[in-house]
Amino acid sequence: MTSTSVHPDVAETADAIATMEIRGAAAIADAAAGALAAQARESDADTPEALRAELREAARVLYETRPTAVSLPNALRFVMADVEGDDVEDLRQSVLASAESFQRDLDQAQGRLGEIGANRLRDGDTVMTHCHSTDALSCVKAALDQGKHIEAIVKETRPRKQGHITAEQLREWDVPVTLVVDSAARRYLNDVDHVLVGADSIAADGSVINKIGTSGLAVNARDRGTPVMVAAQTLKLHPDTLTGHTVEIEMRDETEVITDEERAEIQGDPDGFDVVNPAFDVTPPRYVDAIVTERGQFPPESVVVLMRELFGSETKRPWEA
Ligand code: RI2
Repeated sequence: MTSTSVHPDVAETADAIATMEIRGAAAIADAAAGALAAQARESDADTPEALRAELREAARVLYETRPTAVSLPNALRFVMADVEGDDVEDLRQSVLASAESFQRDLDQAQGRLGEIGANRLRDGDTVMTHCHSTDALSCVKAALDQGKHIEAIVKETRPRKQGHITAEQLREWDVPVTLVVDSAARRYLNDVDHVLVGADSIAADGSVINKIGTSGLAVNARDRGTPVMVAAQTLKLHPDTLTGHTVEIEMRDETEVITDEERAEIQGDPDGFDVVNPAFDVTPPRYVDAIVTERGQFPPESVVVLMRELFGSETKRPWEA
């Protein structure tokens, strides 16, 4: 079966994830679960084996879109973990129920995580954010719901300026926002009470893989004595790192950094330069004060215990035959 045989909803979702129309680790997981459900719902497979093959192919197409956020393979694992059915209809219903339950849990986990994270935020605190993380923002929202006054210094987050999404969301909640370019962050670290970021993946040693620029921010924050708080649902725990694998850092197109006109000028220059565009970086655990999940707050070095509890020693790869 080729990728063209997956349902158009799956192909569309995969394309939207790859182009970052759908972005953010939690949103990607939600969309992937929805796409598997669409494949099951719309399939005209006539045997359970045929439907399973279609689901595997759909999972593979989704899996191959972006490599860093583990929420994507974890979503595929969770949705396909216990699906069963002796006939096509039973299997279809099983997938639909599994996807629905996964999406519901995702939403609830973020709500619980927000309430836990909000306990770290005091009335009158200012947070500095990087990129746009719904897990991080759920902590701010819960603090606001508790009646606390919170302000924010929002890093623009080059190259895609996703900090603007954060700024807009915070303004909708009436949070006073100051937007700064990334290189101005250190100057304002003395004015903030917390650096608050999300995560795309968390490794077994407690390293945090998040939007490029997070590690520099965390090092500067440590230098200034500003605590770094990472808001990440357990879906962001990367089980493969339990067995020594490293997390692949996505390299994106240079067109996010320079325009076609700029590239054309460079190409005319025999001493022209290369452009690299890594989307993420790795913040070592020593620069992180707390990882806040829906299961509680953890020092980064102890997430390995949670990871073992949740994933065990063996991880399945349902996108493989
Ligand atoms: P939530 C984003 O990656 C950012 O790095 C953000 O911190 C992280 O996902 C988590 O987002 P990208 O998809 O799951 O924008 O907290 O490259 O929404």
